[in-house]
Amino acid sequence: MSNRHLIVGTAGHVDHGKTSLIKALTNVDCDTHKEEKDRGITISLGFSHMQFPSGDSIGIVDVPGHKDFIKTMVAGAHGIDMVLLVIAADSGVMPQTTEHLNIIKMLDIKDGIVVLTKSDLVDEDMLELAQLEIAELLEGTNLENAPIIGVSTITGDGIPELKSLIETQINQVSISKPRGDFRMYIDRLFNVKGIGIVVTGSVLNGELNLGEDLFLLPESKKQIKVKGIQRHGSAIEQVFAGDRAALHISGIKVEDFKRGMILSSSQIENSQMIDASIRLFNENTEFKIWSHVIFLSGTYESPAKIHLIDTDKLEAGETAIAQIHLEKPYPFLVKDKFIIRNSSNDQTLGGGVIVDPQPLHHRRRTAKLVQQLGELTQATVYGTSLLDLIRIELSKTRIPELLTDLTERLNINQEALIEELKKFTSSDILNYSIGNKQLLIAESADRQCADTILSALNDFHEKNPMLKSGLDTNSFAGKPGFSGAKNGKIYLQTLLNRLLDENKIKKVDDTWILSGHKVKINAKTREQIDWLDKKMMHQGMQNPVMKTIEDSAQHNKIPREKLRILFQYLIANNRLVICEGEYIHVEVIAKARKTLLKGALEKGSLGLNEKEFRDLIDGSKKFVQLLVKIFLEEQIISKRSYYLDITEKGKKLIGKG
Ligand SMILES: Nc1nc2c(ncn2[C@@H]2O[C@H](COP(=O)(O)OP(=O)(O)OP(=O)(O)O)[C@@H](O)[C@H]2O)c(=O)[nH]1
Ligand SMILES: [Mg+2]
Repeated sequence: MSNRHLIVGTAGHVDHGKTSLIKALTNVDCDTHKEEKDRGITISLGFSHMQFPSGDSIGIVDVPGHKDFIKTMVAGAHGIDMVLLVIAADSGVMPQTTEHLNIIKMLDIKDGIVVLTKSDLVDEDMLELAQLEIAELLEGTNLENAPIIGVSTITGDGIPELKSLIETQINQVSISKPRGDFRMYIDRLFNVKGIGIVVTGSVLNGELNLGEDLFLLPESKKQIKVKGIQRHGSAIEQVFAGDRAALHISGIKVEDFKRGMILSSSQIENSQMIDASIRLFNENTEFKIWSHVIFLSGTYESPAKIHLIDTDKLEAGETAIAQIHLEKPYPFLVKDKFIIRNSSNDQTLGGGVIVDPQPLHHRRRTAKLVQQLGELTQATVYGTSLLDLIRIELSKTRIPELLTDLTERLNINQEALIEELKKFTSSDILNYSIGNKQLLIAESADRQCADTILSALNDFHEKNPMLKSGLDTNSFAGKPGFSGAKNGKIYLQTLLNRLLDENKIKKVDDTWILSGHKVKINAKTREQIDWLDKKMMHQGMQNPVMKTIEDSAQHNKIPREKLRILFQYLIANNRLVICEGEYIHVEVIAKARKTLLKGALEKGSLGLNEKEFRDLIDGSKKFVQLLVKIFLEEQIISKRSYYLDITEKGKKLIGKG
């Protein structure tokens, strides 16, 4: 038998026809108690199940709509996967319609059907009006796209359609029931004569096999034997999260049970405080730093004090992080949902999800605490994995982080994270291994950094079209993503190497260029290059010459910027040397070098003083200084005061002319 492990629950205002609807669908009257019969309202939870032609069956929980029984409704709604939001067509949206809807939302029940009951009491126009009202109610909620169906339990209109709609819908329910250990709230207890104790509940987590032992929490440490399991009235061997289950248990007396108890396959430590993400939906409420409330989760109920952590005030529609002090300790787990009511227990205010069931006592609300809890909340409420935590962390910085730094900062297990990273196939986090270090960066940030490099090169090539070289590594170091980042330098090097591997960039003369970069020189530019080349070659042994060249360029209609580019081109092509900011043509230098060596040879002493050298080349004083500097760098001369000695290296050049 195939089974969907799934529970459907009702919700809606008193008297709107929830119980009648379940009767019409399943033939079970959930109002079994005398008081319910007498008053014509539901007081305690009702249970049934639906069998589909496919063989699938699902559990059904019927809740009371009366405002006095909200906590019973919360207990029933806890553990359901899909809601039938019941609204009577003749009266429309009423207070508990909205209140129940808010509760459903807080319990994170995402799927549902809106059932417009009592369709026999209204005409087409009224039905349409009710539908409009409902659309407005559901706007922006989980149920925004839920189907709406009109039915009458009196005439039977719409009931078969609703049955098949439920069957279709349950196949679309996205169940994300936590696995892990078995847990079940006890919603009913029977002491069956001749058998013993039978309890029922909605299985919240995990699975249970016949014969296994359970703990009755929070108080009893005793182990309980599971002697029988039933689901929808049939004896079975195993139940799963999402099942309604009846368990025949032994090892415990009726007196040991209290409302709110839970059966669990493991001992769970009691929480006295919890850290939680909370949200208010009641328009008439505002929380200050401390608030007294009634805290409900499943069948558990306790007075509690809420201490806001990341804000001083919380209004309807807002979410905050809070530390909640529970009067009655309870075995909560992370991600458990809860509802909060005012302390006089006549209004539902909001609800939330537990992000840490065993927190430290936050006496002071430091910025660091707010940040840590914010991250924890993000990971708990919106995701589950360590990777999500990492993702959030990386998205904050946009720069690479060492895995070791991250795990330390987020207080997560390094090995566990490495395992997660290995399993990880989609690529929104990049993991660079550099030596024995691992550097993590968000893929989007990595892409941005790569773009920074590529567009810097592109800009450079555009400005310097005649240069075959590009930018050196250091010129990227100050750019966003690399500068200020502790690991910016090694990341930059790694990224450059990756771009090289990907053939996006190349190396030329110790600089990086775009792969497609080609020097572009048109005829006119070629002419200008030749002009400048000659001009510099023929400027003789005079310097500085910049002013003359600039005037001459202006005369030839070469703009200043173009002149700069021409100079760069000649330098890059080894036609000019730049010394102390002055440009000198290599042929001028060659000529001077030759003169120097020849002069020294002729003098016989293999040396000259600066004055002699200056006379020989007939150059300006400044120019001689520059040349001496260049020749010293070439190591063809050494200098003793004003005397220039030809070095061994220089002597070798003499012979070669
Ligand atoms: N005309 C008409 N009456 C209906 C229909 N469904 C329910 N009723 C009547 O509405 C009244 C309330 O029905 P219930 O099913 O008890 O309503 P409920 O939503 O379960 O009420 P609570 O559980 O107390 O919140 C009963 O008198 C039903 O006979 C319907 O489709 N048409
Ligand atoms: Mg009812």
